[in-house]
Amino acid sequence: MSRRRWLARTRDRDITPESAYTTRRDLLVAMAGAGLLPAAAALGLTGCQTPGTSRPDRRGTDAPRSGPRLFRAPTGTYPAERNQRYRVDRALTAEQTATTYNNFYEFTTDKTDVHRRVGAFQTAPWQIEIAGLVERPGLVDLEDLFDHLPSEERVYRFRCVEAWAMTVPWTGFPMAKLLEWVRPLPAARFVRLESYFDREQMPGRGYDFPYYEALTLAEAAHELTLLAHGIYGRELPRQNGAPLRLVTPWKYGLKNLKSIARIELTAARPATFWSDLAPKEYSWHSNVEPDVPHPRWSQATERLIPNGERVATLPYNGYADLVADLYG
Ligand SMILES: Nc1nc2c(c(=O)[nH]1)N[C@H]1C(S)=C(S)[C@@H](COP(=O)(O)O)O[C@H]1N2
Ligand SMILES: [Mo]
Repeated sequence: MSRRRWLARTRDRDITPESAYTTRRDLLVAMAGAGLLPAAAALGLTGCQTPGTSRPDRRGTDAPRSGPRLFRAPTGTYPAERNQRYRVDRALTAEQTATTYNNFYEFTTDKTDVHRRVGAFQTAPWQIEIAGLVERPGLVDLEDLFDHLPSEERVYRFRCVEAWAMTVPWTGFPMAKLLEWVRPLPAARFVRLESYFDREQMPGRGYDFPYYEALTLAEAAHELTLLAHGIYGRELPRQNGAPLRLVTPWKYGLKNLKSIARIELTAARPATFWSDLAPKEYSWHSNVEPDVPHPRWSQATERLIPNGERVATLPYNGYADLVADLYG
């Protein structure tokens, strides 16, 4: 079907109204209770669904006869034009490195093993719940976002709080564009994000998942904040947070929540996963501040993966001139 006809057909149901969502959730929960669906399907319904409950796909997904289905961006999404406003004066990290050294505790805490543990994770179909203080709450199909939001490539520095760092070309939507689309209400002050979690698909244990994070509305609407669906000119691999993850390059990596299932606009400041677990070690803002040591290590330098070359960490990870206005 041509893109134009597809748009015409789908325009009036861009976002399922909240009422429809509630009805559908209640139905799935009721079905699970009656033994008609596995409980995991009902619990995980804000993210991907079990094959039996999904509607037919309208666009290409990797659909092997067995095994998980993976989200595929619309044809023509990659390569997206690189935005030259964001330049980094060091070499890109090799794709092989960035996709095999990961933090994604829902799978394992062993960074070099995450990519081997994601095999059961299904990312298509994928829906995101938009909730809270917005004019247009509801469930949105990820593929619909591609019709409403522009994609671009940006090379950003990436700095984990553990003091390793990389340089990555992300492809994604500026989060400001999503906010314009869903229209925050005047009382909205914060954006809370939640990752997908399904015990059946994610073998990691020992933490109280789903993972959750938050930004102020001003941080979320900042020009640097990206919702990434791609990396190195293709879809995100699952270990990197497929099919959509947050990228805030002036903050430590832990803010960059993966596999987004829910975005909620709130008036009160939401809690965040790591500052709940260890408030003395991980601040709510988690901005990159080289002169503020972690209680157990210095943040003054960082180790470039994979070789471990030590370089100075810059205030706000090199984005001080762009984010200074947020913290004046
Ligand atoms: N859902 C979820 N998101 C997450 C994490 C996680 O464990 N679970 N780890 C965070 C941390 S600590 C880092 S450093 C980055 C790592 O992203 P990468 O694996 O793509 O480099 O993801 C962040 N997002
Ligand atoms: Mo991290």
